[in-house]
Amino acid sequence: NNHQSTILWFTGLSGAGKSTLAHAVEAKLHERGCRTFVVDGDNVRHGLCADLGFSDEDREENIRRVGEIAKLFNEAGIITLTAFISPFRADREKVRQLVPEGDFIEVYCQASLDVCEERDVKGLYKKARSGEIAHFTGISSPYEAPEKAELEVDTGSKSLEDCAAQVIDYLSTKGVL
Ligand code: GGZ
Repeated sequence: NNHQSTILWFTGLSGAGKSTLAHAVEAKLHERGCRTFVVDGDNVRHGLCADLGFSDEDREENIRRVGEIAKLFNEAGIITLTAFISPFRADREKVRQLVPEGDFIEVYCQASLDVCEERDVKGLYKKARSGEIAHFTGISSPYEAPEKAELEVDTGSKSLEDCAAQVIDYLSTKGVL
């Protein structure tokens, strides 16, 4: 292995660019020969977590399961990138406690609600505003921003390339790469 195992935990609002950034970082890691895996809603909410919705309790359970998956991949020596809103600080902290100190890197994808709602890539904010979707993060459900994230990435205004480079630089500095 030419790298340490670690978990990059991307958190932020819907539309902040978590998944996009996770995949961009993964592509850069592949260029360096790293073994990676991206866990996001696309590969768990249809399967492992298909029984869960968006109530506070279901989100908590969603994050708990994703945390356990990330822990397993971490033990397998893989760089795991998770992309979930993960709105609750306490749930993110529980995942942090699951793995060895330093192996949990919280990456706060910072994009204001205004920016995310303006983008509205999937039209979900519009539906949340009209009441068609209940418990929508930022509108009718809370988002607790990280207070001590290892990384804060300005996905609201910086380019994808700049954001991905910032994450890679951090991994180099910390000796993961
Ligand atoms: C937030 C919702 C909701 C509600 C559906 N609230 O932009 P997206 O579409 O692709 O990302 C959102 C995704 C959030 O799922 P997570 O598993 O990341 O959430 S959590 O970490 O809170 O468990 C959005 C879509 O699912 N979506 N309904 N009510 N996002």
